[in-house]
Amino acid sequence: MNKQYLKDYKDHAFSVPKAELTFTLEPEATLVTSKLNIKRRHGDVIDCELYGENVELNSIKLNGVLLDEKAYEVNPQSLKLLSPPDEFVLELQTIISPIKNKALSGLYMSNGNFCTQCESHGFRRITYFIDRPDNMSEFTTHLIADKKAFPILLGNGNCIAKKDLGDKHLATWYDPSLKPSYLFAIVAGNFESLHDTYTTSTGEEVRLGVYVEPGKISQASFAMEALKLAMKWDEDKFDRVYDLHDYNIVGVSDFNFGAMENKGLNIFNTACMLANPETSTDADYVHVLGVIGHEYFHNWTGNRITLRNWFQLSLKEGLTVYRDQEFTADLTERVVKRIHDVHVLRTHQFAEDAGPMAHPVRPPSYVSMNNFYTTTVYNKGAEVVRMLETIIGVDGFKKGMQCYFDRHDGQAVTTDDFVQAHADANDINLEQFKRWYDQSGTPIVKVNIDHNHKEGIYKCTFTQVLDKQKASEPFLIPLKIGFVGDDSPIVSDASKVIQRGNDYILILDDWVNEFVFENIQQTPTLSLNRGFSSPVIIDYQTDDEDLIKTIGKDTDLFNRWDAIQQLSKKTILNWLTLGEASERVLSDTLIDAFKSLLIDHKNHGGFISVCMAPITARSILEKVPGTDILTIKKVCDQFYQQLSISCYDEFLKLYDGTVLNSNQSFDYKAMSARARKHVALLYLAKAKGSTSEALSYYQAASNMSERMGALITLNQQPSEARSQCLDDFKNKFENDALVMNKWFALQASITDDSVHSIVRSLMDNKLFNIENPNDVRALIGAYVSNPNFHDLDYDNYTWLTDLILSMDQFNPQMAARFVQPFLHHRLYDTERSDIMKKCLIRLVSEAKSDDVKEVAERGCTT
Ligand code: HT7
Ligand code: ZN
Repeated sequence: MNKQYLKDYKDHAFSVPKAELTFTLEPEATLVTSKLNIKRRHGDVIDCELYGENVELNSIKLNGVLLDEKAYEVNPQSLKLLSPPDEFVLELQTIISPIKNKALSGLYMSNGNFCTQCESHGFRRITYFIDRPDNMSEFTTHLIADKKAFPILLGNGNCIAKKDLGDKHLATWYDPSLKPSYLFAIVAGNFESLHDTYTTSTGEEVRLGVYVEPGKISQASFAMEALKLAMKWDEDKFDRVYDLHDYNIVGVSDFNFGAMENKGLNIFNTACMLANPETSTDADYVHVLGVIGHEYFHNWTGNRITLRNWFQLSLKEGLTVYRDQEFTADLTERVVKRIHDVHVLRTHQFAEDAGPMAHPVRPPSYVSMNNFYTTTVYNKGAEVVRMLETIIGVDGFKKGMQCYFDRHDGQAVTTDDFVQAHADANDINLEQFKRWYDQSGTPIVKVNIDHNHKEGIYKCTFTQVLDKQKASEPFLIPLKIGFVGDDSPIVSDASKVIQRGNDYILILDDWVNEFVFENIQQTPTLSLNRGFSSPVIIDYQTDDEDLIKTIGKDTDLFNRWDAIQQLSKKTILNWLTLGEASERVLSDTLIDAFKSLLIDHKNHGGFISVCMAPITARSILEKVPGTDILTIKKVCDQFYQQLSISCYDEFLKLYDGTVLNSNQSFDYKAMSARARKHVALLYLAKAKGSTSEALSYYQAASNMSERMGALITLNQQPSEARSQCLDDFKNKFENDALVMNKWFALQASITDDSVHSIVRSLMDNKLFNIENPNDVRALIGAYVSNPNFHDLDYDNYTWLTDLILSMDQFNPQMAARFVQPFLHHRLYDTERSDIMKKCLIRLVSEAKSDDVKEVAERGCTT
């Protein structure tokens, strides 16, 4: 395995200012002709190396003359021109086979259409090129294809010519912007489309197109609506205006990721683009909104300002996730969106940071870049941007962003450049802050209180506890705190405190920081890390009384939710220590806290539903590693069973009192009402152990959200009603692959023993295609997240290992993602852990790809 290091970064001795590519598109053998203007940048290296992967070189000309074989060296990974002139035109012909490309990187086929995925190293699978993000070129693309089979021909930029060639036709696209090859894209195929225009704040009209596979046009209009909302939002929030005359979005069924921000031609996984009330849940709508926004926002954060090298990935991804989170928060309900994002971070990123794949937001090395599109780079990267905003304030952050855009437009830059723009625009020193990009691990912040009641002096001491292997220097942590229900006290020394309303942002910049508050006679209830201002773990023993007070009174709704989580987890952890099931009884205080929440917040949008979302067995296991996961699962079930019975009346009121009155495509009020109703339905069914309510709800459902609300409830236990509804669902939607993914995922999440045979038989179902990443994510992804997957009676670990090895033969990127469940073997009891380790060892020795080997090797060694 060949490892790349950030410390070895050197720019290339040559650049390609202009590239003209002609594709003669045939599924079996596509001819790619490229004409590259190449220029020397410096004389450090004599030869000019172009990168390639599995491309067949047909011919090579330099300045119009066929190149002598002695003048170059070629192998499938690179083409080296030996001592070329300082400036020349290189003409290459390469042949590739899109139909055989099952890795979905480079040029491939999805449902009979051609499409590309070039990030991060896909372009070199099309032709030899200086395929790295610091090489920015002006691209012209000619597409030639059969007219009947491929009536739509799309490329980056603007379409400047079309020509009829008899059975074939040609389209030429020109992109005036300079871009790295990872943003190159083409699409050719049979699509239906929607068209609209957007007039920018500077008065330019942009033509917008949304292209979908035939039969899916009724699911395309929300993407267009979301795109226009995103364009307006970026103008309003960051003064960012779109810069081309065309913006096209295409949905394809086979895609390794969510979507891709190719300049002017975004390509989407249909799962992140199609939406319609009949086929999509409310959560799908919110997801589509976020992804459409994300790809659009990349136009400035990623495309116009791009990356110096792949180590800087978070420069575009962390920042763009932060931007899409803010966009969704503005269009939905801020606190619910925040809770959702923090939940994702704690569940996935904290786990990654604690496991063998831990890496800084800016990784120092990689073997396969595909393995570094991680939750650390994306989600922790977004938290780092958010902390910056917390430190310098909303206006300071706007100024910093403006400086970043002005200073670096058209350049390939680094995360340091990003932070520096904010430092310079606000005239502050952010050197220590930059450590967030270079140190890994989740900091623990230990809180100690020393309260002198008589004097009213309240001393808080914060200590940073770091895993020294991952982080050797203290971080700069903006910790937002407050005092629940009490008047604002006075801070003795305000030099490291920013007061905003009732919040105090304490700047922790050392191993130990002390803050003294005056005027506090009564013991207050501390509200720590409000709004999750920093991605840290707080170590502070809050007693139940304080948690209850926080749940009922904190002005910071995020911390109310967090207190509910803490109180529930404390109870479950305590129950795990009790031998007898009969000893496990919910306390009245906990029941009252839940009741008051259900009553008090019944009109508060989606807040109740996120508060009532069940705690997972996996999150408990993290607190008590080595415990049997199936026992934890049982105890969690008992907790929710009792809760549902104790709060039955409140759930019933919530259910009956929530009126569903809208079917419109994007109506947040209606969505949150449905979320409340579905949570109530779930708990009522749990309490009664009956399926009748959910069955009638399913039968009366008028949209996919309602149908799924009922099915999630029915999925909790085996019943005639469950089978009946799942069959009905299949009969209704078997022609819609995306909807059938819901059907796969539901069955793979079944909590009884039948799940194992069901999953195995679904893999043979004609609707399941192992080559399609959405199908695999739905069925296998849901199964490996199911605690039952760890039932040792079914030899699932060997089963998964075999599956990874067979996926590795055709799509290494997808295969590598499924190594994940084994990476946390240390959390499990010895028997499970030992088997997982053996699987990892087998993967290291038997995997074909570096992608799988790299992840499995990390799992073995760390
Ligand atoms: N920037 C995009 C990344 C992406 C990708 C990476 C590796 C392999 C396939 C891929 N498809 C898309 C997605 C984004 O963050 O916008
Ligand atoms: Zn992105």
